[in-house]
Amino acid sequence: MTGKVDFATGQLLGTVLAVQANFYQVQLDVKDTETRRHGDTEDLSQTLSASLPLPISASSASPMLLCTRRTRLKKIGQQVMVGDRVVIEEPDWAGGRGAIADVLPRQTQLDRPPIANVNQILLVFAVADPPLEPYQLSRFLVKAESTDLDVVLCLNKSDLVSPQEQQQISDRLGAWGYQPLFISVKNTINIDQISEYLNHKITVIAGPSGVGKSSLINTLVPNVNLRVGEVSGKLARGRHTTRHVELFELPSKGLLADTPGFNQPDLDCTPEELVYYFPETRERLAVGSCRFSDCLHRDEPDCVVRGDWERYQHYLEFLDDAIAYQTHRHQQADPESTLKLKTKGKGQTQYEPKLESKKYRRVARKTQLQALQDLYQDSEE
Ligand SMILES: Nc1nc2c(ncn2[C@@H]2O[C@H](COP(=O)(O)OP(=O)(O)OP(=O)(O)O)[C@@H](O)[C@H]2O)c(=O)[nH]1
Ligand SMILES: [Mg+2]
Ligand SMILES: [Zn+2]
Repeated sequence: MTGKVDFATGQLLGTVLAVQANFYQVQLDVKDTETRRHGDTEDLSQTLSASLPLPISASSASPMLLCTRRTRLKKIGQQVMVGDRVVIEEPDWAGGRGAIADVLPRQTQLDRPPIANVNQILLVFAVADPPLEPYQLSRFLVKAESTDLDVVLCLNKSDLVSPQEQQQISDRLGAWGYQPLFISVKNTINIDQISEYLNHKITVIAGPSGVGKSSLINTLVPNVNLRVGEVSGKLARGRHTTRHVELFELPSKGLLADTPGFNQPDLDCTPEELVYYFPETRERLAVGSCRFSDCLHRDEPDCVVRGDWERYQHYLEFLDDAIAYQTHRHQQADPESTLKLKTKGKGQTQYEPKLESKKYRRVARKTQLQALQDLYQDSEE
């Protein structure tokens, strides 16, 4: 058994599922013939585990190699992220080892969590326990929209509210431009529907702490056994049950990443961009335009955005944040020294603050997994 070789280039290709210190867990593309021959994934997985001493994850049908990164990549500063498509050299099938020789161009890149080639965000909130906070949901939605990725909204713990309450929530979010999928991990409601959204895609789960993200992944990915915690309110800060970034293989062939819950995502878009992250305003701007091309939709005359739509107050509050963020960026004396250019999805670039050097020193004494955890905590309030 080997991985699938790309016939055009003769290269062995795979996807990075997890990064730990200087090691990369790479799932190799499986040969089409093998997948066909064995039909369902269970068979293939058993065949592989029987014939190979490879570290095959419990639910996975694909061979995994634990890889290092070629010195050449280090020298040119080429980072390897979870989600990266990589070229593997010198596979040692018996030892389950290999070396990453190259990283293919990324389709998309998320910075928090750091994952490449994500197709969509599965935003998970709970209808109760913790209670559904409209402002917080709105903030997560805007943050998710700002990535340019597709956003799927699902509301968990539907077992805790009545059908009437569900309908009210559904009507309200419908006016925001979203059709939430109500699920219950506990009572296995609409879990199949979620699976369908995830087929053959890389999806990142996001949402506040305690809404059931890890529980959902445990249901979708057999044998994964993620830690599930109790809802701990304010104490949740710094005590996340989910700690590092890893992609899990779904039986349907999609990949899914868990993220630790955080309660207030940073809004780091520009004031001008913000308005496009609301479906309600996209609709208004599609059929009309404001008198001023640089309208921020506050008190300017002849504005088509200002009006009595529910989330207009949210827009104004997020706008203040975006303006504060922009002012902060402009105040930096030398942009090159404190900001770094980030490539966002779809080829956009923007400056983002570098981590302070103090942070780097602190990180050096910790494991990288802890460092990742610090990043998530930075985004809390
Ligand atoms: N009633 C009910 N409880 C649920 C459901 N799904 C999960 N829970 C409970 O919600 C609590 C939190 O679940 P987790 O899966 O740890 O939540 P999380 O979103 O991963 O939380 P963080 O990792 O802290 O971000 C646990 O006690 C679960 O048992 C559900 O559908 N209904
Ligand atoms: Mg979790
Ligand atoms: Zn306007």
